[in-house]
Amino acid sequence: MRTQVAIIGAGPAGLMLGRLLERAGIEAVIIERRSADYVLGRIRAGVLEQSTVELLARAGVDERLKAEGLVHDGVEISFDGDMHRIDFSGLIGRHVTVYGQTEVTRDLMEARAGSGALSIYEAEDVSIHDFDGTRPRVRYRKDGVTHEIACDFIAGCDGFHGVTRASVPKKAIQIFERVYHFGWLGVLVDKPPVAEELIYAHHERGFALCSMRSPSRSRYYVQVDADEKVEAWSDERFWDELRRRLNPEVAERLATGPSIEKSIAPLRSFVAEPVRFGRLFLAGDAAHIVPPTGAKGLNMAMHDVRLLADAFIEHYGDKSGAGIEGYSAKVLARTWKTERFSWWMTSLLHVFPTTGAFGRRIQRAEFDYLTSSRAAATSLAENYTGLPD
Ligand code: FAS
Ligand code: PHB
Repeated sequence: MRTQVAIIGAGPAGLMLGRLLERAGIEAVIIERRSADYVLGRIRAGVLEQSTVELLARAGVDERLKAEGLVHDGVEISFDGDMHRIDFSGLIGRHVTVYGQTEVTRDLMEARAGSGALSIYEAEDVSIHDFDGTRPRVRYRKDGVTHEIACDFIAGCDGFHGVTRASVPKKAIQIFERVYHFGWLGVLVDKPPVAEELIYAHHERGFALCSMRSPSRSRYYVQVDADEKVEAWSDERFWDELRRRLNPEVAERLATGPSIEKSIAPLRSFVAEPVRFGRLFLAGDAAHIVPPTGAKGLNMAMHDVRLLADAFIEHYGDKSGAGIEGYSAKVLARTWKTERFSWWMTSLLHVFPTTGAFGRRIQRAEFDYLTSSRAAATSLAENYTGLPD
C-alpha cells in the first residue's frame, strides 16, 4: 500500500491531522493500535481554547460543538476556601469552551468514517522505518497478516507511550522532564455541576477541581499520591475528600451521585527536542506532556497538527519546504511557553512533599497577588484562554 502521509495514532491529534489533510486533497492513512471504542472510552480533557474551536470549524466538525459546547467567560480560583473569579472576557475579551475531548474525538471519527478515508484500528506491532531517508515506511500486523505502507511522511500522533518517538535514535533527541509525586483522581457523575464555571481549588489537604461536561454531567478531581490505587477510593470517600477541599458554601451545594467513570491520571511535564526527524514529525502528546492543571494538553495537540497540516499542504501545493523546515522550532517555541504556564498553575494549586511552611506562604502570596493585581490576573487569563500564535 502507498499513501502520502502515514499517521500513527487515532487520538485527537491524528484524527484532526487526517481531517485537515483530507479537506486539502492530501491522502493519509491512520494506523491505531486500539479499537475505536477503546479510544472513545478514555475520559480526558474538557476545555477548548478559542483557536481549537476555530480549527474544529475549519475541519467542518463543529456542528455539535456549536450546539452543546459551554462558553465560559471566566474561572474561579479558590485558596483555603477564599474564592476569586478571573474574568477572561472583562480582562482580555476572550473565553474558553467546555466540550469533552471524547466528543471532539467522536466528531472527528464520525467525519472520517463518513468520508471513507482509511483508518486501520487494532493494528498490532506497529513499526516505522527509513524516516531519515526519502522513502519512509510503516509496518503493522492485522488479523495475523503483516502489512507495509510506503509513504512520503510519517506523523507521530501516538501519544506519550507511542512507538514513533521511541524509534528515534537516542543521540538524535533530547528529553526534558519533571515528574510530579502525585496524580489526579477523576470522577464523572451525572449530576448538575456545582457552579456555572470551573473551580480550581488549593487546600492544605491537596488540589481539587470542579469541572463539567454538560448542564447535567460533572467532572471532579482531587490530588492524590502518585502510588494511590483507584480501588481504594469509594464514591463516598471521594465526595467527602472533595467537600473538605472546597469553600464551605460550595461544598454544601455539591450534588453527588454514583460515579460513571473513576480513574487516576499521572502528572508530568515533558518535552522532546527536536520534534522533527527527517520525514518523521511528532505532534501532541508524542512530543510533549503538561500537567492537566492549565487545560492545555489537547489544545497543544491541536496547535501542532494545524502547523503540520499547513506544512504538508504547502509542500504538496507550491512545493515550498518552509513549513516543514520551520515546524520543529515553531512547535517548541509555543510548547515551552505552555509548559511554563502549566507548571506555574500546578505549583500554585498543589501541595508538594517539599512545600513546607515557607512554600505555603509563597503560594498564598501568589494567590493574593493574583486577586489584587489586574496585571497578574490578565497574565493568567491570556495563558489560560490560549496564547496568540
Ligand atoms: P493521545 O494519547 O490522545 O492519542 C494517541 C493515540 O495513539 C491513542 O489512541 C493510542 O492508542 C495510539 N497509539 C499509541 N501507541 C501506538 C502505536 N504503537 N501504534 C498505533 N497507535 C498507537 N489534557 C487536558 O487538557 N485536560 C485533562 O484533564 C487531561 N487529562 C488526561 C488524562 C490522561 C490519563 C492522559 C494520558 C492525558 C490527559 N490529558 C488531559 C492530556 C490529553 O488530553 C492529551 O493532551 C491528548 O489526548 C493529546 O492527544 P494526542 O496527542 O492525540 O494523544
Ligand atoms: C476536565 O474537565 O476534565 C478538565 C478541565 C480543566 C482542566 C483539566 C481537566 O484543567
